[in-house]
Parts: sequence; structure tokens; C-alpha cells
Amino acid sequence: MQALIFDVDGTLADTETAHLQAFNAAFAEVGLDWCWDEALYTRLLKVAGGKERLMHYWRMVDPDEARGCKVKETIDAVHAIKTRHYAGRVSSGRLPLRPGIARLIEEAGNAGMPIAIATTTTPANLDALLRAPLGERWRERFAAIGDAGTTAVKKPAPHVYLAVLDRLGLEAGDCLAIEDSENGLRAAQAAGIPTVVTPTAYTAQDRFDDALLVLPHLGDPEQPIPQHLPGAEHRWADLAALRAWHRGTLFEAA
Ligand code: XBP
Ligand code: MG
Repeated sequence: MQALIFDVDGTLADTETAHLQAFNAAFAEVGLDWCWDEALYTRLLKVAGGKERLMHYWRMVDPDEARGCKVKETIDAVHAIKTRHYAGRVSSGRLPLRPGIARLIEEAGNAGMPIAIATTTTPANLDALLRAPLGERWRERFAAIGDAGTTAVKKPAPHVYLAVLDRLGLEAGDCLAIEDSENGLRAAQAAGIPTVVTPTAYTAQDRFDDALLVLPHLGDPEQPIPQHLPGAEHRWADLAALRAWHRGTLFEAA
């Protein structure tokens, strides 16, 4: 295992409620009578990418209007307002990283293990989310960052993972991806990258058939992974555990 590739939304942090609130705040600000609840948003999350999600919803509720000539401009404008609201909700550390993420990033840095980001989210969202928990120079901790600014085609297409592998100069099988959703798992799988999944409430019902392992979260010494793992010697995902899972030895040991 030569590198770790992290998804962002739902993986680095449980961000989708903040995204949902930001979408609804944008709708209110522009006078749209749309208001998404969690049940609807959970379904809409099947469409990766906020702009693509807005287009999908608009076609659902008003197919004729969604064919209008100003639709792309309108979506871009609403999405820019949403991105501003999202930053307001997650910046200054208001949204914590999920268990084990800060610990694993620190451990990888100390071990000289390259880490990367492969996300469909907007670049501005990364700075808003990561500046506080990972520091002003958070970008320097990642050997490669693939996001909606670098890769237009969204998950479950593999493009963002393939672009990150290319930047890393590594083979897919030598990396490990960490994801939260079926779209993300499919994208990483299509790129040939073994993947550990840590679902959130928004993705708990997704299918993770070919995941290397599905965990409630990556755990920490003060917040161990609740259920005992096969092999049981790993109560949180550190590099040793990830290497064992990546090699598939954990199950042999069990
Ligand atoms: C999850 C997404 C993103 C976010 C919203 O990204 O699909 O679209 O839901 O962010 P990830 P934007 O690949 O990190 O799980 O509105 O900026 O798209
Ligand atoms: Mg995700």
C-alpha cells in the first residue's frame, strides 16, 4: 500500500447536512419555493455534484422550464450562493472531521505515506472545511487533489480517481481509497482501487458489495470501532490495519 486516497463529503467529515442547509438557504435567498428535506436529499445524493443535482431536481419538478435557455446560468448562480452558505456553515472548524481522519492524516505524514483527495465537491468547499482542522497550509499535506475544479465528470465515473492516480504516479492496486457512498465506491472500483467504506446516515442504505471492508468509521483510541473486526486486533484503522486489510491478510489471520 503506497498511498491513501480520501473522498471528502461523508468521508473526511459528515458534511451533507451542511450542504443540504446551504442548498435550502440559497433557494430562500433567490426566492425559489424549493425546500429539500433529508429524505429527498438522501435520494438526490445519488446524483453526484451540486450543479448536476440541481439540474436533476429541476427536471423532476418542472421539465419544461428546465429546458429553458437560461437554465445553466441560473444553476451556476444558485450554486455559487449555495457554496457561500456552505462555507459559512463549515468554516472555522464548525464541522469536525470524522473519527480517525486527523489521526490517520498525521500518521501518514509521519510515515512519509502520500495521501490524496478525490472528490466531486467544489474546490472552495475544501478550503472552508479543512483550513481549521488541518491548518492554513492543509493543501501541502496532500500529494494530489482531484475535485470538481480539476475533473468535470463526476462519480460514479472513475475520472477523478484516475486523475489522482496519474498525479501520484502509482498503480491503482498499490493505493487504498476511503469512501462513504455507493457512487464513490463505484468510482474507485472502476479505477481499480481497493476501497474501505465508512458510510454516513445519508449513505447507510447504499450497496457496498465489492468494498474491501465497511466500517462505521475509522475509529480512534478514545472512540474505538464498535464492532470487533475479523482478526479483532484492530480497534481503529491505523496504517498497520489498513495495510493488513489492503493485503487481505486480516481475514487469513482470522
Ligand atoms: C459529494 C458530492 C458533492 C456534495 C455537494 O462529494 O456529490 O456534490 O454533495 O458539493 P464527494 P457541491 O465526492 O466528496 O463525496 O455542491 O460542491 O458539488
Ligand atoms: Mg462522499
